[in-house]
Amino acid sequence: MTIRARIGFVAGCCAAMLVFGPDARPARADAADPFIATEVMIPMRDGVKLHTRIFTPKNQAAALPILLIRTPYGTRNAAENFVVYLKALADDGYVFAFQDLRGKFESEGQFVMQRPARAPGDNAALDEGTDTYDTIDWLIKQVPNNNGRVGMLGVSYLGWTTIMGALEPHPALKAISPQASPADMWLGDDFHHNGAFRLSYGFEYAYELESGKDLKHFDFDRYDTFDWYLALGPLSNVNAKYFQGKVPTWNDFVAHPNYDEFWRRQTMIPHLKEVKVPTLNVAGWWDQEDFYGPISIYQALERHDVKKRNFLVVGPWNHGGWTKMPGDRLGPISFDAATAKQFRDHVQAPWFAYFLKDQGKLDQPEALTFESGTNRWRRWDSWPPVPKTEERKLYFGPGETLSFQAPDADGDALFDQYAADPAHPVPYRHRPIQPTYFPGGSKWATWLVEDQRFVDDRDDVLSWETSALKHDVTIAGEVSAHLFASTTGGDADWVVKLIDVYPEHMPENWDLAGYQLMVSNEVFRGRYRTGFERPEAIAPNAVLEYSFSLHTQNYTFLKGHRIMVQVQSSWFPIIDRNPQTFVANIFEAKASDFRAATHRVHRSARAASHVSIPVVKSTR
Ligand code: PG9
Repeated sequence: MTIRARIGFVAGCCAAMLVFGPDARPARADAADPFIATEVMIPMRDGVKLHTRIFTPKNQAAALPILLIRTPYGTRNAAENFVVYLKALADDGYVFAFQDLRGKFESEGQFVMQRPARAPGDNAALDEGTDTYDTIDWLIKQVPNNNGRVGMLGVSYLGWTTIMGALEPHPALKAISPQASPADMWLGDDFHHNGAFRLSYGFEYAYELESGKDLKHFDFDRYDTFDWYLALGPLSNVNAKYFQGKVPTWNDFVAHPNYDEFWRRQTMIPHLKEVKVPTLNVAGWWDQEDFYGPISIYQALERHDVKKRNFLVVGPWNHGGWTKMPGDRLGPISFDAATAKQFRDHVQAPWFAYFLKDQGKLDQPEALTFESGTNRWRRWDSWPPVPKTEERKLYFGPGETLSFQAPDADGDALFDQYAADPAHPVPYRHRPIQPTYFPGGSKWATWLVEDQRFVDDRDDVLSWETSALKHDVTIAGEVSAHLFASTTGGDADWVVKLIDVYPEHMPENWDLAGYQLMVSNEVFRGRYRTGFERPEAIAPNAVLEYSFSLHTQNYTFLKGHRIMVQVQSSWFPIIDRNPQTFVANIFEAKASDFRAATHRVHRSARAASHVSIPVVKSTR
């Protein structure tokens, strides 16, 4: 959330007027601001006008390219981005244009959450792509002394508008950097993961965006929303008690619980059949909102990257962590260098300078990833770097052990089990769980790096752990979970976490002694085992295989550390509670459908639950 989360940077009085047309009026800007700020209403092809703030460098000598950022979060504090996120670019010299999306803040028209791309050939339809096209067309004709080239960038929703603007690009669009853009809201980004509904995020975000033209926080009457969501009961109470059917995105969640045409139309992945504009994809390893998206967009484009113009950068960051901070740490985890500043100054700025100003040489590897643990940047000629790695399996064993040795014993009694009770779900982060974007401060942004010991001793969380590693184990690529599991109920969620356990003896930093850091994780809703379109009840006590991706990672488990896997069946309230009784639509489940069940995770030769990791060959 680049722009939205910023407070302050009060605009001043001294902006000169640039004449961009009859709608132009001066914007407020800080006196020390090196820009001339102007506000304009840019007409779209249907007559709707979109509010845009344009920042032109004072004393501009040469013709400059334009960087366009399109946002649903308001543009009032746009200039704050020049302090950190866009500083290196501002120093290099660009015109910046920040635009309110249709229907948001000062723009006209109607907002639609992630308006789907128009169907190929449907030239009469409007979408974010047509709004981007019309905006770019206007900018290059109206902004004085521009060099005819436009770039786009932004994080999350702003990253999404970036990639959507490049599906049918204006010829002047010459470089884009979609950063932490969601790609598929049902498969793996903000609203669902593998069909499991991201309750607290979906509820709070839909309300925030769709309760008016600007943003509005839901007024919780509890500081610890864990209690609030538990007291909510079945999801049907959302409309009955709070939304009354007035939040369109919530109604869409209820109407489309499965991966149907609605969600398939919303993802842009099928539209990515060509790299039409040079693309710098950016993601963070501990992105609490959209990690699936940027990697999927990179991979989809990569299949068509004949001219080698599609690139990937992944750093040790949370959602948009490269925009505000130095990036030398995340929570208590240190990365030894200002990784975010390195990205801004030495990757992002040179990228746009190369494509928009013909400046410098492009020294961009196919994939640039930060390898946490060893804390260094690595350059790869493909991602995931499959030829450089070997798939190894970490098997769950007796006595909470985890090892590369496959189990040789067989028998139905080889399992670990727990009672999963929807009335007592496992919290996904330390309580109190403040509202996601709580203005008073929320630990949401760093929950993925929280110490997992806070749930390790719960009876409904299983853990398996290696002995202390005798040498470093570096992974680069896709981690995946393969569970052989059963339930006494009719449905179940499976949460799998790959964890780095720090040594107990850490005199250099006792805060990290024994720390359990999540390296990879994911949830899978059991009802979708045979397909995401049609949920199926799980036969009680049947041992079934659940295989799913825990996404890619580049990480070194250092010598002396241990590798751990945890399995649990709730992650509340980021994931809604699975009733564990099969119902057609969980959004319509009754309170009586929520029942405790016993889940078993098997570890016999025939049902050898494990996590696969891509070990870099030189570190085997
Ligand atoms: N993760 C946010 C989001 C993007 C797109 C749709 C819905 C939510 C964001 O940070 O913008």
